[in-house]
Amino acid sequence: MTFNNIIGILEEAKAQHVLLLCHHNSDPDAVCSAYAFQSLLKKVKPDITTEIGTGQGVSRLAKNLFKYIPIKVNLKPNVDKAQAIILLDTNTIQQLGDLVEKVSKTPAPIIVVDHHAAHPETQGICKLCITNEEASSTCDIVYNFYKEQNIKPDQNEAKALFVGMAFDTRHFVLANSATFKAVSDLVDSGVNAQECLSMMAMPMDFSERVARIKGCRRAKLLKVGNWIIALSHVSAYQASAARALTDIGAHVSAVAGQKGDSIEISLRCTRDFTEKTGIHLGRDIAKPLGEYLKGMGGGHAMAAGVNGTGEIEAGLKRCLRLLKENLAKNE
Ligand SMILES: [Mn+2]
Repeated sequence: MTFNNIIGILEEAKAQHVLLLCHHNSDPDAVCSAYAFQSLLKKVKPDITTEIGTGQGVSRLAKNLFKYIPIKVNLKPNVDKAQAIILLDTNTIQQLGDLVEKVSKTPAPIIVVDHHAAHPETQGICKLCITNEEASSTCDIVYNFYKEQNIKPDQNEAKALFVGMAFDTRHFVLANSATFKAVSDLVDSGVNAQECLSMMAMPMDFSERVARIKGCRRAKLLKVGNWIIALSHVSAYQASAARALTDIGAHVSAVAGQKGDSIEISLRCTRDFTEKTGIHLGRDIAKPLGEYLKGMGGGHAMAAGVNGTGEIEAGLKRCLRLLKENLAKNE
């Protein structure tokens, strides 16, 4: 599955206007992969017009990048006008925020380009799913499209690809060999690594600090076998609070948050936990937990998320049960 397959679908649909969509609260990998993809498409198919859009805003960090790289994101994209829709860094339609309904009804072909495991429901409605779980970021996948087309990214495109890769790999701590090779090429083509990394060095929001500290203070600790599981809840920054808990010593963390009837749970674990137990948070925990909460869940082996409806306590209880069941299975 390659860039040429995407072009094939666009040609078949006679698409003159293509909408590139990122997940809600778009992160640097989402907006940077969309930007690099948009630029590549412009070079290969200059007649096609494109627009990058998102359902519910972009993250603070992503917004900060717009000062350095000319990325334009429409916060109110016109879904009806699109003759083809490409989802980047997004593997379920549910992640599209305000756009969910319109996108699920569109007659336009939908293409997914992502490094998260393909979701069966999404596969059902997509014309093409380019999902590579081996890739460290969506920018890695888009970088391969450039290579496949034999096109060298220009300065801004190279910067964007570098930043997306750096963000999703936590400044390359989680990067695989393919990412390091790609980064080496990008540096060769003129990217200043230190300058790009500094674009992402933003002071933490006051409210995020508070959420992380509250998340730790409220944490319920459980020992299952030799594993420490931390369960907590905060009203915002669940993912950051979950990261904080694994940073300070929990092997697995689950942090819930509630707004009205809807509940959100972020899950994180250490590499050690994944490797020794074989548990994949996205597949084994978030997905069934999402179904239980009548919503959707998914993600990576070490980082996953769930959106659904229900109460915090019941959600976390079920989450713990799933963890225990999976641990028992893998003993
Ligand atoms: Mn990503």
